[in-house]
Amino acid sequence: MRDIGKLKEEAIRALRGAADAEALEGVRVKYLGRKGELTGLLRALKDLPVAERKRIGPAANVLRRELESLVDSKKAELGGNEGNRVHLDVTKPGEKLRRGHLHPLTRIDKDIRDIFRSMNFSVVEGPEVETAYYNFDALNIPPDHPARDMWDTLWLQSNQKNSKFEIRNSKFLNKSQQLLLRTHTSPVQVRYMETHEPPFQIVVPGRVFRYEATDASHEINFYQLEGLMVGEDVSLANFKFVVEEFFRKLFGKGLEFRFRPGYFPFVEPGLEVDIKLTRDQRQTTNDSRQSSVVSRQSDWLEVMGAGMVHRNVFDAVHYNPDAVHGFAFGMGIDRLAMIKYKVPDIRLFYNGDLRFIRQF
Ligand code: FA5
Repeated sequence: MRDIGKLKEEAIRALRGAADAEALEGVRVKYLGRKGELTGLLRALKDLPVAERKRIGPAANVLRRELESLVDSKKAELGGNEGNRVHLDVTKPGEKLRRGHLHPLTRIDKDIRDIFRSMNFSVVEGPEVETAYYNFDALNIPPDHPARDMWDTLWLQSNQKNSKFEIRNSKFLNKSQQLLLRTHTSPVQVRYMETHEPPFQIVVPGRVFRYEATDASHEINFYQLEGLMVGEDVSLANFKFVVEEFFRKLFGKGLEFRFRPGYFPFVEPGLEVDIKLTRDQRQTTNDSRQSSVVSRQSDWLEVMGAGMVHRNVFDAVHYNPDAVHGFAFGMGIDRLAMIKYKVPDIRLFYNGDLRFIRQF
């Protein structure tokens, strides 16, 4: 049997001299490995006479622990745990990082904001959870008015005790205070006018919700852009200029427009605006057999509702309807994106399919 004193001396010298992790591992295996020298010595103890075993056994175990801790500290000294070591190969060719990009709806939203800012409009936002008052009443749509059917509404109702909705939505409270997911961006007209004096011109981009069946041109969650310009001499002629200028900037020159009478309770007169699709746009949109908006017999596409702000709306915000005039409009941003990016089905924007998103 090897002399334990010599073994210790030799092992410690070898450990201290290990120049790198590989050498250290070699030394560890040589002494502490399964077939290592110290391991072998410990294994041979059982064949020794009792007196010898009692003398060498404890010393050998102490040495094993000492060597193990020396191995650990040497490992740390040489650069720590192998797993944490960073192998940096500066000659390796770089890996190209895949860059993300904006969703088409985000892109068109940015473009639209920029265009209106360039025309001196301010961009304003409002809450997605609204009261019936702002979504309907203040917009000249009283309770039980049939026009409420035009906006199939998602009402908010709480099942949870003590939630703030419970108190506000209680059936004992006025119906106007009932909460809902806004069905259009028009309530922000009222909110803005309550806190500002004319003249002003704003646009309000935002998310709106409707409880209706989805198809190629209808989603239950979509985006609108509201516009509102109020002042002493604001007329439909101003509206026509702003809207035509906006569409030219978004889609390019050479567009044809059509202004038709339309009904919205909060404007008088009310109108709807159509754009004549180019051959290119018609080509794409005709492919979508289900789309009621973009695949149509005619060349004209309805893009927004609009009109002169109704005097009852001015009354609701305590403006003098005889002293100020204004136009308002509301357009569906998703549908504009469908034309701009030639997307045949609105649901593609929301289904999270990367094959669709990566095309932009
Ligand atoms: C309104 O929501 C009015 N607030 C617009 C308005 C504002 C009129 C100011 C007058 C003055 P309408 O329900 O038509 O109107 O919706 C406006 C636009 O939103 C539509 O032209 C269409 O482009 C888009 N839209 C409506 N429903 C959906 C839907 N389910 N999915 C996607 N887009 C829709």
